[in-house]
Amino acid sequence: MEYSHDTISAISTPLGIGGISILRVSGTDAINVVSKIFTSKTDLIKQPSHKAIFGRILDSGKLVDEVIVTVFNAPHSYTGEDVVEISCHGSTFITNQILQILLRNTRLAEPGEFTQRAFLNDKIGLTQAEAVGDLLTAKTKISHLTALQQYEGSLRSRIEKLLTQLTDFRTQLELEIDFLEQDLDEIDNDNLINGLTSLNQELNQLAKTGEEGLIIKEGLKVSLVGAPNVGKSSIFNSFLETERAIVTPIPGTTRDYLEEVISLNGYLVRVFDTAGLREATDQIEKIGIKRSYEIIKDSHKVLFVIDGDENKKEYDTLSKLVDKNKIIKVLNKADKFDES
Ligand SMILES: Nc1nc2c(ncn2[C@@H]2O[C@H](COP(=O)(O)OP(=O)(O)OP(=O)(O)O)[C@@H](O)[C@H]2O)c(=O)[nH]1
Ligand SMILES: [Mg+2]
Repeated sequence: MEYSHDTISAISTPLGIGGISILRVSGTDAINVVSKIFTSKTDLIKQPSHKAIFGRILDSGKLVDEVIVTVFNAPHSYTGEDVVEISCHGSTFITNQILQILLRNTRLAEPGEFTQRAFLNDKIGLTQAEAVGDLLTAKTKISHLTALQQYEGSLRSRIEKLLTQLTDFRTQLELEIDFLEQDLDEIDNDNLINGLTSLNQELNQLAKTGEEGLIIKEGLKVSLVGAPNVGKSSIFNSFLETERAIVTPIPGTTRDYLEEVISLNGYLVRVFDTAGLREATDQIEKIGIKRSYEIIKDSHKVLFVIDGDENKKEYDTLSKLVDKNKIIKVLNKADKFDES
């Protein structure tokens, strides 16, 4: 992947009328470029990292907007480069005007280019970068957006069909009630009951597929669960291809859960690393374990990690909380078995 080192800028929030819009500038020249069009109490070049500062964007001395600017010094930024974020008033006109001023000295970022730089600077792993890319551009083979559109399209036609059937049954019934005394053909009760029964079944089926749509839209929630020290955080890190979670030989390392998004064949997967399950005495660990159970209950799939011992007690607790079909047993530290 080619990495051009020039300074790039773009509008980072959706265009439209809102409270604020954010423009992002990234690259070695970012602070310098913005400092030339921005006036405030302190010189932007001397502004400490990660601190917001109020000021004005000027174009040839004329006020464009009052803004809040935040500088993120490399490498502690999203892209790993110097980044400046400008929060301006959320009008399309103002936001575009500021972008045009920035583009005199920077290049317009390609879609996903900030994320590409984050990946190339080891700020995020490839699977994570792909997930962000999917969300932004929906370019992967089985794009989750395409899947979503297909899902919503077929859903609409199914609902329309059911609605027509339901209206038809209602009309038949109302006709029967309204013209009871008149000599109309009697409705076929068996036919009506059969029709309504199958309609009911189809509605129940439809309610179940609602879950599917939600998974495509918000991602499949997968949690890494198990006793302390079995290697949950190590697996989490290998999914993300970065050292996101702290890994140590000390049981009880992960206290609070961690959540990250990855892309698998274009589908969004939300992975959770959780605190190891045990009878904890430590106050903080206890809260962490309570949160682990909340994550477990909310997961679509639970990866129950074991490291050779049966971990029967944890499995029993787990299978009481979630449907057994949701649990996938993962045997970790396989290298240890090779030795023995
Ligand atoms: N030999 C071997 N060691 C591993 C493997 N996976 C993880 N470990 C080691 O096992 C120890 C615990 O790993 P972690 O990933 O922190 O385990 P955890 O399940 O997240 O632990 P807690 O956060 O305490 O619940 C670390 O020293 C890892 O290096 C593996 O496949 N083989
Ligand atoms: Mg851990």
